[in-house]
Order: sequence, then structure tokens, then C-alpha cells
Amino acid sequence: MTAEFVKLEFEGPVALITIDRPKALNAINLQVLTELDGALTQILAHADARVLILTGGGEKAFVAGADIAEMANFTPMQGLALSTKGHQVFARLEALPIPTIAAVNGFALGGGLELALACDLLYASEKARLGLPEVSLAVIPGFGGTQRLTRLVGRNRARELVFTGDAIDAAKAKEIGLALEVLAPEALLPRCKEIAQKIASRGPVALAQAKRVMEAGADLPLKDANEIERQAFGLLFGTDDLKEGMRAFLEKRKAAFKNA
Ligand code: DAK
Repeated sequence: MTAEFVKLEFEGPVALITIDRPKALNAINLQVLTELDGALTQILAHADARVLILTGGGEKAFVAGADIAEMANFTPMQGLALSTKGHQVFARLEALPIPTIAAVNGFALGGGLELALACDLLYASEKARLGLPEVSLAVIPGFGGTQRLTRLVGRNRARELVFTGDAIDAAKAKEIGLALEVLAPEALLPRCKEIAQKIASRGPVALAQAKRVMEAGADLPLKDANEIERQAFGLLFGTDDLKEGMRAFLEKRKAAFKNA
């Protein structure tokens, strides 16, 4: 597949996706969604990929939202097609069996913030501006933003961001629990790669299960959520990696996991 706007690289166990359409501040159009979908397929087929980092190309933006120029003249059926595709791709991203990191290097607005919210961890550059400005275009966030942001920062903060449409800076994003760390622009990717390498050294099957049970349990009563954890914990004792991890600890050496 030749991808014009979505670049995919592998650096050892770390997959790096760059949404690279800087002239339009990396805005998401249908082609970007299709190419992102293709990149996710390639990552799933790449047995050694353990962590994904997602970032934006150019100096200014992570992703400045859905492509307003493309959407402006959509018919309802085209709007529905965009929505269907967007939800499919974002759901695939969220369900990847490896941890995902959004390296928010600039504007993350509308669909761009929603893309970052579909990742597991969010780190921001000092230059980042994050917001859901959709109501100023008389739409609402349509790629899960109203739901994921609310779950992450709580209803109060989410309501303020969605109702005002205002963008916040990285420091504020950290203060409300949206960004984990704020980094100098040149330090953002190295820091994300450092975290990715650390995660990649951990047991991959355990990581996949930890991600799955945390996601599946988030909307359940604690009793049911704990039951999902209990089942996954037990199943991990059937994996080679668990035996290797515990043996390596006892033998005072580094574990060599096989994702099995
Ligand atoms: N779409 C298309 N082009 C965009 C864009 C966008 N979202 N954001 C920026 N660009 C383009 C600009 O038009 C400009 O193009 P040229 O004029 O050079 O051809 C170029 O990128 C550079 O932008 P600016 O000249 O505006 O740069 P500034 O530094 O002055 O301003 C800015 C940066 C980020 C503050 C500004 O560009 C801006 O406000 N952009 C729009 C941000 C925004 O409103 N984003 C939210 C879009 S709405 C749906 C699901 C989801 C959604 C919709 C539907 N369904 C399920 C159906 C999501 C909606 C959104 O994301």
C-alpha cells in the first residue's frame, strides 16, 4: 500500500505512525482514515511490534481535526460514511493488543484530540494546544470525544471543554489529567520512545491482557470488573512468558519474552 499522508516506521519493537499532511495541519480526511487503517493492519501483522507511538508531521500540529474543507459540502450519506469509517478506525486503534502512546506535538483539536484520546497514554509538547472546538462549527465531537474525554477527566472538565470549544495548553492538560507529562518540543519523541522501550521490555501477553481488562472493566461494576481481572490473571499462568518472567527473576537475569 502506498500511503501519502500516514507514515509507518518500525524501530525495533516500537511502531511509529506519523500523520503527515502538514500543509493542512495534518487534518483527517477520508484518505487519512483509510491509510491509518492500513497502517494498523501492518502493525497487527508485524509480530515484533510491542508499542505504538502516534504523532503529527511538521512543526505545528498533531492533528488539527477532521478536514473541514472536505466535510463542508458533505451530504448526509457522506457524513455517515465518514462517521462509520472514523468509528471503525478509532475502535481498531483502541483495541490494538499493544499499548499506544499519543505524542501530541502541537494542535490536537477536534478529531485530532479524539485520535489522541483513543490512545492509551498521552504526552504533550509545551507547544501543544488541545481542545474540542466542534460546537463552534455547529457539530459535536463525532469520533468518541464526548465519551472518552468524560471518562478520562470527569464530566465537569469535559463539559467545560466541549461547551466552550476552547483549547487548553499542555500545562492545563496535565493539570486536569489529560496529559501525563509536558515536554520541550525536541524532548517529546525521545521521551515517548524511552517509555515505549520500557513498556516493550515487559511481558507482551501480560500487557495485552492488562490493556484488555482495564478497558473492558472501566464501564462495569467493580465486582464484574474484578472478575474479568481474575480470569485473565489465571489464564496468564498458561503462558511461556509468565514462566520465563518468574524464572528470570529467580535466576537474577533479564527475561527473554516470546509473546507466547
Ligand atoms: N481542516 C482542514 N484544513 C485545516 C484544518 C482542518 N481541521 N485546520 C487547519 N487547516 C488548514 C488551514 O485551512 C490552512 O490551510 P491554507 O489556508 O494554508 O490552505 C492550513 O491548515 C494552516 O492553518 P492556519 O493558517 O489556520 O494556521 P494558524 O496557525 O493560523 O491556525 C489553527 C491554526 C489550528 C488554530 C486553525 O487552523 C484552526 O482553527 N483550525 C481548525 C481547527 C478545528 O476547528 N478543528 C476541529 C475540526 S472539526 C465526525 C467525526 C468527527 C468530526 C466530525 C465529524 N463524524 C463522525 C461525521 C470532527 C470534527 C472536527 O474535528
